[in-house]
Amino acid sequence: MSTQAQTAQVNDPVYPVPAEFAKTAHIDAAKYQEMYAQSINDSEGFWAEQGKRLDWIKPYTQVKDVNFNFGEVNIKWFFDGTLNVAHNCIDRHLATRGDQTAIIFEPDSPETPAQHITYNQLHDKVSRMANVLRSQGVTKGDRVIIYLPMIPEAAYAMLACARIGAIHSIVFAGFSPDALANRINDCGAKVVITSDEAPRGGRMTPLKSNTDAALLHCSDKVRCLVVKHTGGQTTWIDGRDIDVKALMEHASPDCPVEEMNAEDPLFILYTSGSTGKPKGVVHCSGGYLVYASMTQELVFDYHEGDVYWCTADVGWVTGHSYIVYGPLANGATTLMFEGVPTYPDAGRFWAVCEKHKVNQFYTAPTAIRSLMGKGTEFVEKYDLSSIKVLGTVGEPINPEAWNWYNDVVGKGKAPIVDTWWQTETGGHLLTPLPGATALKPGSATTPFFGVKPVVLEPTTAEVLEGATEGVLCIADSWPGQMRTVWGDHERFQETYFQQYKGYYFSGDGCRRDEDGYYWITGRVDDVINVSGHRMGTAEVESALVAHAKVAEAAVVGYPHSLKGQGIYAYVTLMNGVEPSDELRAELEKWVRTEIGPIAKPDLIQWAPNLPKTRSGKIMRRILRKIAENDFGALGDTSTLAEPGCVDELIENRMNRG
Ligand code: 6R9
Repeated sequence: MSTQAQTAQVNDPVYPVPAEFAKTAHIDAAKYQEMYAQSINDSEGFWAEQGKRLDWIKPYTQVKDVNFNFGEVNIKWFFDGTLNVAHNCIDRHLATRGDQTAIIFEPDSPETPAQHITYNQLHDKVSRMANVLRSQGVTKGDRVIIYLPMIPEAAYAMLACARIGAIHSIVFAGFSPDALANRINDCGAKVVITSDEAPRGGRMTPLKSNTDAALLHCSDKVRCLVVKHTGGQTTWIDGRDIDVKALMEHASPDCPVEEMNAEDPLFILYTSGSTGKPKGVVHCSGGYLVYASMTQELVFDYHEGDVYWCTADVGWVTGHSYIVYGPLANGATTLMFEGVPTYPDAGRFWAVCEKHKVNQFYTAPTAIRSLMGKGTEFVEKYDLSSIKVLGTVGEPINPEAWNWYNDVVGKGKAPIVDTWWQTETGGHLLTPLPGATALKPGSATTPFFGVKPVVLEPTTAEVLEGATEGVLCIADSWPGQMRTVWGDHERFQETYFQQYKGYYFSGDGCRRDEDGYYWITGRVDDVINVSGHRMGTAEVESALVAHAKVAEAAVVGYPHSLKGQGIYAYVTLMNGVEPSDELRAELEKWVRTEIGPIAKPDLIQWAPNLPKTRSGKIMRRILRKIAENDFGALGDTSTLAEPGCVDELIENRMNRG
């Protein structure tokens, strides 16, 4: 990365805000300028006002207490106020919109009827589930693991925890029993909520038997609440396993909310870092909800009566902020989809948009790229005239996919909001506002209110001005920021505040052009982004070396036409073990079961020797280049212990595209 200005391509096309759109938008260009300036010049005053979008039990008088200095990192917002998140997402809407649909549930199979769950019904279900949790001894501050498919019960479970002050931690239903057990143990959960099975694309994932396998490695005090969703047969351990729907039927629909401090944790979400063990990212009640609700309303220009659909899974942060908490805090109608974009065919997303007259549609570039490959006829069959705003998240969107999304899906009329943010940030940090921001395909454009991005020179940490390229840091806090790593505040500080003193370090590289637009260039650490799912290379490596025939493994990302990045693994086998295609398949399967299907290596190269420095550090820079099929300029190899191994790796490289 150079500090020389690598400015925007002169011919970057710019898409102005459609004039008609700006007229009715919450925020137009002038309002953005005015509010952004205020949010930076008078941060406390700005957020004191914005915090009022929530109902507080005891209103805050203190807005912000922030210290980004390594060793003293402390982040607090609205910290003498008390509230309840479930009250804000449900109860406060009942008087005005009790009979309005809160959640539209679209099941995996298009043959199964959709469900429309009103705010009144949501209140009933969540209160009953909260009482079931209370009856199992769950109280304020206890941890509850949620391992569920994309069904309404996942939202009920999240909100039931919030109602009684329990801290939920969702484990993506695609994760393996091992990954589940590690998370149960790391946060010391009292209860796991799962279902018999998870149907996706017509296939079943056996969630309950995965949970049974995980619980073998956990305290025998952990209770297992089972949502009988498909009715599939499961083993049952009396005393430990509980039929949650049956208990909900008999539970009281009245459950008073717990009064929570703004800084009491709402949830923990595990995410990959550059070292092996996933980090438990902690988000708290007050600031997180202010930020999720404000961004959901303004970034998607959500208006009363709109139907909003975010296709993410609740197992990722996007599902937390933009399927459940943000939209429901705003009294919106939010769609939850159990299935996949290509089942029963590649038109499913658009069929669902037509069926439910979706107004805002939010998905990932990887989904767009895979649907783009299937042809426009799958889109053109459907009436998409309800769509007003399109969104993307998870990775940079290539201009080709942007254009397809814009032309074929949005018919050139729906602004695309390319939202850059992270599990750690709780909500959007860099994003267009559809009524305010001219768009450049591939750029996440400009900062949201209160966000102060800075670009630093990666090695000297010098602040770079104007059009430039470097690492992306944030100079001040915003209410949605994570507060700590569960049980490890040291690790929180080391990961985000040590390398660039006084700043939050995002881990991403970026370019800023002459118009002040930001272009994310990807992770600068050892994190890869596969189909929008973030994964530490170290996690995949430790899974591989756990196999009896593997001596060593190094994993890097490489450009993949559908997934954004693919997983490329270099594997050194134990002495005497012969490489074979069978072994390759066995290792793929092994990683699937150790971590989950999304971590399966796309390419495995046998590497009798890995390029290492004399101190034994694998030189990933070189491995990345070979995986990218770009080995012309490998850079300095003089510190390698055995430079000869590089030629051999190049000769046997797996990506020749
Ligand atoms: C919300 C989410 C975070 C990482 C982030 C960056 C990449 C997310 C992006 C994007 C370019 C965008 N990322 N959105 N890159 N443009 N619009 O994805 O959270 O799973 O924690 O991943 O994803 O590299 O650092 P998370």
